[in-house]
Parts: sequence; C-alpha cells; structure tokens
Amino acid sequence: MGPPNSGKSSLHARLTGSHAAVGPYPFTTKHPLPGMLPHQDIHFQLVDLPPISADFLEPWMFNTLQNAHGALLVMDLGDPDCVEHATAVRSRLREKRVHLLAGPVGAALLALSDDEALEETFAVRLPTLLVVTKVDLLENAAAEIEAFRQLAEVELPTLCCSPSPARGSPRSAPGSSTMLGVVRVYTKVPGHAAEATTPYTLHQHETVLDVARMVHRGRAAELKFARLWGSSEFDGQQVGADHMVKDGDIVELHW
Ligand SMILES: Nc1nc2c(ncn2[C@@H]2O[C@H](COP(=O)(O)OP(=O)(O)OP(=O)(O)O)[C@@H](O)[C@H]2O)c(=O)[nH]1
Ligand SMILES: [Mg+2]
Repeated sequence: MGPPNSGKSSLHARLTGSHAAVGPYPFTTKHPLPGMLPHQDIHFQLVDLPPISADFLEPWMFNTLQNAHGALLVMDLGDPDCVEHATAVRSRLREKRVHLLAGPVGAALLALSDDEALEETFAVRLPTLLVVTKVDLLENAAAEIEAFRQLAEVELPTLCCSPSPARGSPRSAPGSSTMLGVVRVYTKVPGHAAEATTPYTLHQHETVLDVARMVHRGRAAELKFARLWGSSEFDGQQVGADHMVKDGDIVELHW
C-alpha cells in the first residue's frame, strides 16, 4: 500500500513475478492483484493495491485489509510531497480503523486500556515495513530516509530498494517472518524423517491441535498426543493437544 505512483506495482512485479501494470503517472492500479513471494520455505501472498491519497480510498480496501497479516508501506522519498502523502495514507487508514504497527500485534494490544480495547475490537492491526523505493534517484538515501522518518513521524522498520538488485530488496528483509509472527511446523510420520521442505505455517500461540486441524480437519478431535522435536525439553518428547508450537518444531501426530 502507499500513495499514488510510489512504485508499488514495480515492486510487486519484481518480488512475485506478476505482470502488474506499471505507469509513469498516478492511479495506474485499479484492482487488487495477488502474487506469491517465496521467502525461505514460506510462500507469502503479496497483494498489489490501488493507491491511497487524501481524497481517494477504494471503499473495498478495508475488507481486503481485514484478511492481511502485515503490510508494506511503499514510499518514494524523491516526491517533494512525500511527508504529506504518508500522513494522508495513515489518516485515511485510521478513519477506517486500520493501524500500521512497528512490531507484532500482541504488544500493541497489551498497551491499550480496557476502553480503548473495546473501541478497537473491530480494528485491523498490521505489522508494517516501510519500503523506500527509487533509491537510485536519491543522492543520499540514508539522510533522506532519516529526515522523512522524523518529519512524517514514522517509526516503522525501514528497508530501501531500487531496480538494481545490488542495492537491496525486501526479499532479504531480516526477520520479516518473525515480525509477522509466522511459526513453521514440519510434520513427520512415525519411523520416517520429517517433511523438511514444506512446513505448515501457523501463528504464534497456536498449538499442536491447530497443526492436527491443518493436517486432517475431520480427525483433529481424535488426536491422542504428539511427539515434538525442537522447542521441547528433549527430542521426541510426548506433548498434548494444547501444547504451543514454536517456529522450526517437528511434530509427529499420534491419532
Ligand atoms: N528510477 C526508478 N523508477 C521507479 C522505481 N520503481 C518504480 N519506478 C517508476 O515509477 C513509476 C510508478 O511506478 P508504479 O510501480 O506504477 O507505481 P505505483 O505505486 O504502483 O503507482 P499507482 O498504481 O498509480 O499508485 C513508473 O514510471 C516506474 O517505472 C525505482 O526503483 N527507480
Ligand atoms: Mg500500481
């Protein structure tokens, strides 16, 4: 997401191989366009969106964002109005109760008072990275990014990218899966090695039962126990359905 002409579709095309329409003028993108972004052994669905500005926000945007687990705020700092654009994007989103967060959702919720929490029940909270595009056109990218972060009061973790892969790409975003709270769990059949290449992806605080639901929704209630390698005290430890899984765990389900 971001203001018009900031380079969202170009970035989407580079990261997902989509043929997102790119134009040298604002409001090129009219419809959401999904694509797949492989990162380590996770496939993220990355959706290119139309721009957001002070006087333009697609009415369906809120519904689309409700399904998202995170966002990239894409900004062109060579645009002389970039601070105003960033303010407009965030205030338009806030009107729709969409909040862009600098970290995982859990911490932000804990900081709310009870009244605020009730008020915000239906809000959408998105861990967000600021992605600065067109750094090939900036003379001193580091200084411009710092000035922008201060003037626009943006505290989001920040990455920059340009058409040249040597100058950085969000594909290498350190910790982007940690920020989204993605937990990868590898399953294994008794007596066989773990399925090492295709993890199930869950969220923090999900359990062995959630893994069982993903493997076999109809039989999840029949799960007797699981054996766990990774975050358990010892390899192959027997755990119950309510055991919380951690990123990288190997789980052997016993029905
Ligand atoms: N020099 C340079 N130009 C870029 C870069 N990324 C995008 N552009 C150019 O910026 C213009 C806008 O790019 P788009 O990807 O269409 O921007 P957008 O944010 O999707 O635009 P809307 O859909 O209209 O909101 C195009 O002319 C691109 O070629 C970049 O990293 N460097
Ligand atoms: Mg576009």
